[in-house]
Amino acid sequence: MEHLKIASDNYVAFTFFIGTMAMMAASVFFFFELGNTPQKWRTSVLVSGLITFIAAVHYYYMRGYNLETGDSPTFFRYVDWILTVPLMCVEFYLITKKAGAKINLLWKLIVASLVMLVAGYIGETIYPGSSVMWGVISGAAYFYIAYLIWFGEVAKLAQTAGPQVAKATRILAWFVLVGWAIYPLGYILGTPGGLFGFTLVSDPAAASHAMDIVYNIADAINKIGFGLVIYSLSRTPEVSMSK
Ligand SMILES: *C/C=C(C)/C=C/C=C(C)/C=C/C1=C(C)CCCC1(C)C
Repeated sequence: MEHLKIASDNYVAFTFFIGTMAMMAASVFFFFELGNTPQKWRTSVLVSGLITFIAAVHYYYMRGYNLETGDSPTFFRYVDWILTVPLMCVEFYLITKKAGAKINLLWKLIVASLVMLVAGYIGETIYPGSSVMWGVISGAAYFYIAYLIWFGEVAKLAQTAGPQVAKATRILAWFVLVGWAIYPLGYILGTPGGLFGFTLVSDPAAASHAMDIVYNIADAINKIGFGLVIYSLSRTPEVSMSK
């Protein structure tokens, strides 16, 4: 059997490797901190740990797949996202629940995130020839999520949930607006004609490498960073929660 090692100029394999380690470390951190997390935030911190743990398992697999085949592990990338993005929606629901969030809001966020991801998957794998159209459908669902969080129900509920929740929700809203916006950039780099008919990276191998690196960086920022915002919310003094 051929001996596999990461060549020092293989940045794709390297970011898969670092991604695996970072997601593992974050999961251990969130899980071990559960014991001294106040009861009311325990589920939220647990979900942060589940998000990075699911990603760690997928990254471990994607790392191996990429190293052995040299290809982009698109299918497992999307399986990971389809599990973890709805869990991020659960995080928004959990922190606004005390201010009266209804389960209906959670479903809106989850359905929109599924539309966003399924459309992206179709554009990347089934109909790459019409990747722009699928990207636009996906983008519309993305903007709807950002709208709910910035101006819609999530924003309104967060305002009435006390200054700490309002502040944390605002930071998470920035993650959705800026951190999540990195993904369409990866999609545009990776798909031929992805930028409204313009191809940014013409060599197919280079395009898929660029896409993987961008997705890997985005995942580290969004999954670990997002979890740390929830974690720091769970550490804010109880007194300031009264309002
Ligand atoms: C942990 C994984 C996360 C937070 C993944 C988020 C993924 C997105 C926000 C993907 C968005 C896309 C678009 C808005 C248009 C192009 C297709 C996608 C799926 C890359």
